[in-house]
This record gives sequence, C-alpha cells and structure tokens, in this order.
Amino acid sequence: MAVWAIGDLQGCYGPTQRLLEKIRFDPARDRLWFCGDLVNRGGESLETLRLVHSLRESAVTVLGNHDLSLLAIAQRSEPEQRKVNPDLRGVLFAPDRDVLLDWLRVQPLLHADRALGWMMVHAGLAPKWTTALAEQHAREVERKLRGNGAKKLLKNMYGDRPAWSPGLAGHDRDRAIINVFTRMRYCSPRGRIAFEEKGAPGTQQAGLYPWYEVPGRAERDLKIACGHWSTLGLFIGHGVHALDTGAVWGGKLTALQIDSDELRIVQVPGRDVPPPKGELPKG
Ligand SMILES: [Mn+2]
Repeated sequence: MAVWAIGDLQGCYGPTQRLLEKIRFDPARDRLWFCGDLVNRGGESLETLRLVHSLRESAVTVLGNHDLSLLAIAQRSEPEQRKVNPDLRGVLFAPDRDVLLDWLRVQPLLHADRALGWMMVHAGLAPKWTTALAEQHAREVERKLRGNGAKKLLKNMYGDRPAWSPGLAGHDRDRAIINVFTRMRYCSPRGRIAFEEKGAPGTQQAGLYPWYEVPGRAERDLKIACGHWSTLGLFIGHGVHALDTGAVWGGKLTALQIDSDELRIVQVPGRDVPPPKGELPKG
C-alpha cells in the first residue's frame, strides 16, 4: 500500500504512464492523489483524462484552473467550443465527452484525509483559512458545481475580482473562492491575490508573499499537497508540498509518497516537445 500525490499532468499522457510505471502503481493496493490541471497544453488531454477517469476507484483529483476552464467551455455553443485549442477540442468532441466531463465536474476543490494527515488543493489557501474553513468554502462551491447552478456558476467564474472576504455573496463569492483554490501564488498580507506574478519566489514585488508564507497566516493541522506553480518547482516547506515541476514545459512530472515516514520523491521527464518560443511558463 502506498499513497502518491502527483503534480500537474496538463495533458502529458506519456509522462503520466511512465510515472505510474516507475512507482509500480497497483490500483488494487495503491492510491493516487492528482493535484489538478489534468488537461490543456500537453497535447494529449483526452488520453490523460480517460486514464485518470479509468483509475477513479483508486484515485482522488482536485480541480485546477484548466479543468474548470474546460468545464466552462463545455457549456458554450458548439461553434464556440470549436474555437478552442486542438488539445481541449479533442476532449469536447470526443464520443465519451459527457462521461468524462460529468465526472470531472463533481471532483472537489479540496481533498482532506485526517487519518493520513494530508490535504490537497490545486493552487493555495487564503491566509486566514484554517483547514476547517477551507473545507467549508470548498464544499459551498462544489455543491453548486454538482447541482443545477453549475452552468451559471461556470459562466460567471472568470475574473480576478473581488478579492476573497468572508462577507461576499453570490457569484462574487464563488469566483473569489475558486480563485484562491485554483489560481493563488502570491498574495498581500490581507490575501489579495497578485494574479500577474508568476515567477519564482524572489521575483515578486515588495509586499507580496507566497501564499504559504504570509505573516499571520492560519495554523493548519494537515500537511498540504498542491500544484499550479511550475516556476516554484518542487518545494517542501511550511507544511506545503508543491509538486508542479513543469512537465508540460519540458520539466518533470513528480510523484511524492505521502503515507510513509520518509517522503519519497519519484520523477520522470516531462513531455519532449518544448512549447513555442515566447510563451512563458504558467500554471
Ligand atoms: Mn493551474
């Protein structure tokens, strides 16, 4: 029995298969935690999504910004869906798209396992969010994503504002919660996300902190696995285990064993083809 947390797949099917081989993943015995952004940019999003879906009895997944974006696009008219990039279009026009997307839509924003002592989010947490508060806010949005309000929620999801504050309501509240869980890297001490800052720590403007280093942040009683921040790379500190090692950008795909006393890290090379010149690594 082993539990492995795995970084952003981003449609990198070959590397995902090779990583599962390297950790000798056995669905009858082992468990996988995927930290979101299963799709987009890697070129094999459909194959990747089918693979994770096929492993669903042995795996948990949290939603990333690219997963939510795919779900939002899937709600649009067919001509609109035809306009998206070929990688996502492959999912949107696949014969099994409804099976895959209906499954994806009911995945959580946060997964916590108290017995194991770990939780997982795609990007980050707001400075004041304890584990319990974070779970509460994740459940608020997940309930809507699973219900009749999903279409409206996804239509109103895009945007950088408002910053999270407990008094928010309606779509502003949903958007602020989703932005924290799926797009956070740096924020102000009050938790305002600096969306434009995407570099490694040290490159950010004065007064901004990586979300896990904000002064006065809440104590969290579980270790955290996350992804989203490829320029941060493999980072372990402050109880956070950041696993997006840029597989889609020609970096690595990372697995971290989280049920053993000694953290075991296994990596495979990311996809072969580098992205077009001029495109900067994002999350
Ligand atoms: Mn992301």
